[in-house]
Amino acid sequence: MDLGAITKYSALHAKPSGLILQYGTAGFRTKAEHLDHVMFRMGLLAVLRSKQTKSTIGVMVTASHNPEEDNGVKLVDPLGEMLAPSWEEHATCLANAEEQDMQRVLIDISEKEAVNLQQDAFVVIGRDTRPSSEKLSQSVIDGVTVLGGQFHDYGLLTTPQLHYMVYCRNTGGRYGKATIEGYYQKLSKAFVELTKQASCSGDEYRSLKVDCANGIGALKLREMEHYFSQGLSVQLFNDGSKGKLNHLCGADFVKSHQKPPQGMEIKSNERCCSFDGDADRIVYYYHDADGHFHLIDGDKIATLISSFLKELLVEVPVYCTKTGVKHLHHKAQEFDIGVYFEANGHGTALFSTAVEMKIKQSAKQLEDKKRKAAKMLENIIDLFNQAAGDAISDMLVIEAILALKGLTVQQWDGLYTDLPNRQLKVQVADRRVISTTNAERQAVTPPGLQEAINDLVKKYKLSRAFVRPSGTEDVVRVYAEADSQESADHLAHEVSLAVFQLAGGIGERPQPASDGEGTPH
Ligand code: G16
Repeated sequence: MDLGAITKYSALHAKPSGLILQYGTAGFRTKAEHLDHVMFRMGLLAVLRSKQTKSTIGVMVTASHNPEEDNGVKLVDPLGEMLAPSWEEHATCLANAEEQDMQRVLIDISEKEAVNLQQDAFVVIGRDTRPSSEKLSQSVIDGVTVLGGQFHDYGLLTTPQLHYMVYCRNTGGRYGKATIEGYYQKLSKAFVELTKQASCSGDEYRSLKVDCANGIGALKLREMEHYFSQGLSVQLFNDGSKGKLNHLCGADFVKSHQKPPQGMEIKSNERCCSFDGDADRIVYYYHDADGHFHLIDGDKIATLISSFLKELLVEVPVYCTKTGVKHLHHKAQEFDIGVYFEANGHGTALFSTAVEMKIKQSAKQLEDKKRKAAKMLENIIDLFNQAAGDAISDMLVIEAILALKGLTVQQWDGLYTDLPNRQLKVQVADRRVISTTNAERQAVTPPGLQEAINDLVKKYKLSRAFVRPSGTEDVVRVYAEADSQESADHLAHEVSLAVFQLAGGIGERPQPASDGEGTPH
């Protein structure tokens, strides 16, 4: 480690003194102008992680669903997973070290993790379309090179595409080719094979409107569309040519406001979907004949997928984890087949190597009918991005299943009925005063908050309410559901007031929800 060079280059990416940031649910996130030093340092950290694991590590520059002015960085571990929790702590220490402590922190991490500094290191980098992303990814590269790491800069990519690249590189190509064409070809081939077997291939099944949140999803879907156009035609909206990233559009907006994005015309019963800013989440929706909006969120996506895979699943146990796909991913890995989705549309399915091998064998050996089913499963496995939740891959999986089962969007929606619900954000001075337990369904602190929520919940029928600090924005999230939309809105508002009073609310007091929106979003 050339400590002199690190100190010299670090000064060119100086940390604003006193600035403290946490590696949150999915990496660092804050205003882009505060992130230069974090990016440089994450370049350094990625090199150490690569040396330690003797594998390629990924660095993605994105702030996903956050507003355009924000940015962030996520590190990707060898099998395409999110960074291991012990290294999240190292990331936080390194990001917050004052200039004069940098050398000591780097040496500490190397010693604690027994990093062989002579080992080669390789880092792959991707970025989203935010105006700040290009410069910030250059800071990552500076960090990688000053520690002697090799790198490949993929430039503009969706987050799940970078996860895919990392996974491919570390499995010697077994998972797929680590190029953008490799990704397009693998998914599209599986999709076209699947949809060929669908008996319903009318136009209704073949076209889909996609809101791309004015983000990277638009670019990548446009590049990819001709690979799968035989099975599906997509019409892109909010493609970044006019609007601002995630502004009044995208999966997060549609899910939390429960209304369609701006800039998309929807005819009744047309199938529509929204990606988020880095295309790792997807939600579906439609307008019924009476013009009512229906949201189909991650829960219903999971239901569609697991019911399709049911022939293979003897039983479908359900588990809850804390917010963050990194927790769900690990839970799903405990099973032969694990389907996980967050309600916000972030998720995928995982298949164990043993199951994959069994299916591959069955596709060759079994009698006709079973062979057909096994072949279908083989393609479905290829169509999922098993490294990470992926809006493009999930969209193709859903479209294939709908076509194969001959389901309309309304029939899918009818699998079960959601209780009316409302999500709100509350501003507090320090969101860490709220701590939770039981997969974030109960507040432990501040004292009295859970009791207040319990009392409010008792006032409404079929009701539940939860609060938790966000892992990506400086807010507290409130969720409420009840037997009617009016009750859900009231309950959410009352819980927001309790949070405001008991957890140190700042700014304006939460207002009641109006025109189907919460406050302040
Ligand atoms: C990230 C995680 C998601 C998680 C979300 C929660 O999403 O990857 O698994 O659901 O944060 O954010 P919050 O705690 O603010 O509700 P993304 O898409 O922003 O990377």
